Amino acid sequence: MKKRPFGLAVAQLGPIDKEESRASAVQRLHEMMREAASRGADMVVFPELALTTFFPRYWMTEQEAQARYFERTMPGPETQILFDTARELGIGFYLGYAEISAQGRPYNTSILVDKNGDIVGRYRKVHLPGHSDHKPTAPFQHLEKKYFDVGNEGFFVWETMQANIGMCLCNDRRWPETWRMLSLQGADIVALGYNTPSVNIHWPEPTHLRMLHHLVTLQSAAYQNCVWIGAAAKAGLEDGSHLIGGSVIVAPTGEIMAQAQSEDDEVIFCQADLALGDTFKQHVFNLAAHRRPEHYRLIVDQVGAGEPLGRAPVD
Ligand code: CDT
Repeated sequence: MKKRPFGLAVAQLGPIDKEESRASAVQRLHEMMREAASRGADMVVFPELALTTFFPRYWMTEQEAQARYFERTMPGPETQILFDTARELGIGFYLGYAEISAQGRPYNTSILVDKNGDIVGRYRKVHLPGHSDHKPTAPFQHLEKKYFDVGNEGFFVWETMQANIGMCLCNDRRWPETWRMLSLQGADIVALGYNTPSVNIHWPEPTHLRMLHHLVTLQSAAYQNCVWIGAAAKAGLEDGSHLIGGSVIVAPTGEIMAQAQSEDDEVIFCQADLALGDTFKQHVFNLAAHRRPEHYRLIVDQVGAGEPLGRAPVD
């Protein structure tokens, strides 16, 4: 099979302090974009909410959050340099940020930008974790359900940069439905940004499980959906709250091809062969040949787990 080389880079961010300016965060992204381009990247994946600290950990009014942490335009004055540099160097990028839409609604959003510096795709996060009520006794909050609306556009794959590229954000990676929506559109690559606290405020989860579940999810998703995954963390001790690192590039074989060593700003790179995914798509996961949607009705008809439906066989 003819090779389809694609230079895939992931730029992990170390912590962004609460007081750090947008301009400073963008400068860090800009430096990593230049490094990714110098290593031959066609595209670089940045984290979720990559322009500010992970603000859903703080209780405040929606108005305060929107004034301080959300973008009303993209590109904006501080982020324009990323678009200009993408065009100058011929590198695409994925960027996560907090968006106020033209209709005034708040979303946890990512965009896909091509090598001309044009926005070719937008994804608004569907699976919002956490809670909307105040939990003053918790070590920190996870208020995505307070600050963001559920994404209103669904899951898409865009044909750009000689690849089919899909997007999702953080908690979406834990849901098989996310990946299947993208593989059913022929995704070659899925870009993913995340902020995953190493402490789970909902139950005393052993810390090592956070990384295990992150990696096991991505490795199985890549294999079962025949996609390359570029996953970019915001990592390290941010305002006293620790976020896991573990940024990775995963192949359709389920193998980790590159993994961040640090919990700081770090670029990882892999010369991906997209044809590797094609091989799996033609054989074990030939969706057209083997899927049986008539037996998957519960997946779309039902939200939570219901009663067992098994009955004794009747011939
Ligand atoms: N940002 C994000 O989606 N983080 C979640 C944390 C869930 S714990 C409330 C994640 O799935 O990593």
